[in-house]
Amino acid sequence: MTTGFQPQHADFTDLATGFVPFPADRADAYRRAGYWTDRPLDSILGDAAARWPDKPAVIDPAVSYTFAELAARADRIAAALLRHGIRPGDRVLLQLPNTCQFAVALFGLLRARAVPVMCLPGHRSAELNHFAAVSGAVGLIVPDVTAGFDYRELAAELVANNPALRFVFVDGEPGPFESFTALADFDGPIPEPAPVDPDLPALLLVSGGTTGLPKLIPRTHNDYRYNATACAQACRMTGDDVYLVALPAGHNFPLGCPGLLGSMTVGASTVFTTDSSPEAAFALIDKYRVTVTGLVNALAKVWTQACEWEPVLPTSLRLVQVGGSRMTPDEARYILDGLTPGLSQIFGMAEGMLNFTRPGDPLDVVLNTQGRPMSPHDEMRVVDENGHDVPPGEEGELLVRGPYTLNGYYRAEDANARSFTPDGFYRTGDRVRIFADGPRAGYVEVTGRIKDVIHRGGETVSASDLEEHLFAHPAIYAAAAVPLPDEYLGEKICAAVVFSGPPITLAELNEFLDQRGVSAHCRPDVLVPMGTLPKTAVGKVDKKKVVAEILARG
Ligand code: OOB
Repeated sequence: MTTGFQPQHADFTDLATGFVPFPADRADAYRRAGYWTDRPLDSILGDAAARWPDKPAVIDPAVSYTFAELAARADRIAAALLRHGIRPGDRVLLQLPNTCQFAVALFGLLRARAVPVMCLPGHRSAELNHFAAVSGAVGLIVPDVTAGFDYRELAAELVANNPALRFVFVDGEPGPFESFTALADFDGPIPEPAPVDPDLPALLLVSGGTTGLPKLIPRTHNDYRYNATACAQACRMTGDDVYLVALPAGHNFPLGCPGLLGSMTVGASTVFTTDSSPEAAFALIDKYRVTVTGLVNALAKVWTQACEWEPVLPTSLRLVQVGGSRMTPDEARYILDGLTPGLSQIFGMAEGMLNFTRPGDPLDVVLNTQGRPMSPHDEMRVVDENGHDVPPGEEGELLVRGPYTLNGYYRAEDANARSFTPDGFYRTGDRVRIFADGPRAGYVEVTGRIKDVIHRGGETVSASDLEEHLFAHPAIYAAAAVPLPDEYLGEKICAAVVFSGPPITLAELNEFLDQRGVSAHCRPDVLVPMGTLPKTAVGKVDKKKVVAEILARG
């Protein structure tokens, strides 16, 4: 129900400060193509609630809501947030684990016209302080205690450091703060949401890089609504699908590729799990007949291995998207054989651009490429170190622009000067080749990160090339090639390795690499056995931490 109670005047000037919009000519083209519809991002939920009011929208082990219930809850949260004094355009840090309350909070914020900053549960004070300072956030939504970590202590520290941060809502026991759960009990009048400018950010994602602090990525109503809708279509999602959020829900991959938002565009249900172990995930997949999920490589491998002994297998899965870091053809084959016949490789980034292999693509493409662009309006260039386009089919750095790729990080002028070309292409830092002919024509292979190299003596050694050879050894389950400081060489090559069985020695490894034709200066100088490789908040191998751990061992 809506009444005469109006929110405060919606002034988006502050939100727009430090935001780089799409240039008008490209924006016009995306509208003409029908990609951009000028509707707010939360209309995805409004539309679903109108079309499928009684279908389950979100499910977790504790609770589930239909689309109509979720929409009603979001409206009450929005009204309560506005009553507390949050204003349209205000940024609010959202750091909830994978439960239905994540969706309630996300849509509550969007309905209030606040702009969620999508933090991951693994982020700690360094990241959160940075997000708060850069975004100028006025609020924070956190759980009480999850996985043994008390987020209320983190909240207290953030409030002390960031004067703008005035509102903290806690899902669970609030301690000294406000209860998030109580917001949904709001029984006052529900205001009509303020109009939005669909070319302004609907939310801010955080960048996935492992160098330095993550940057904030503005995703507009127009671009992100298109992202979710188009991705669901390309993945052939229908209302019969059930999507499992196994990665942190605030990450672009499970949020909008197609994830929660894409699922909603077709009336599919979304299941949340905070426990992505095979035991827990397989049980949920079986119970709710989950058909689609997205995984990072390391998790996909763990799930595949577990298929050898788990009593309940994930047989209902029709599409498992795997992405986030480089996957060798052997790894792809392993996952395809052991976990799912419906593997899709996805090469994406929070900054926008998505490439993926499609259901029905030939096996060769699924095993050997990271897919092709989602949109006919995605523009890709591959350039050499001088910024010149390389000949078709050759390797270089990928530059991208298109209807759902950012034009600048939020409030980051210096980074933007480095990360974008004058004509608006985003420099991905990814080394790729785009196949020029044959059955793989138009598909992308990611060959590494341009900066992921080891400077050994006068030589530049590609870490990912070496890793591909390391993976080929049957005794090696996971590996990272990283630089270690060296008095004579500058950097020496370290292979940090998780063995799948009995360990091998450096000499045995190097003999194997020699047989594979790896030249002497590209072979490891040191072999360090690891129990596991440290991961980022979304579960990718974190090379900075690998080096730190090894150096700390002395
Ligand atoms: C996804 O997003 P982010 O923002 O966490 O990380 C993006 C970066 C890319 O620039 C690339 O370096 C790497 O992660 N990456 C891949 C890859 N997918 C991502 N590298 C090699 N092969 C792949 N398949 O990671 C992300 C966002 C949406 C969907 C899927 C992944």
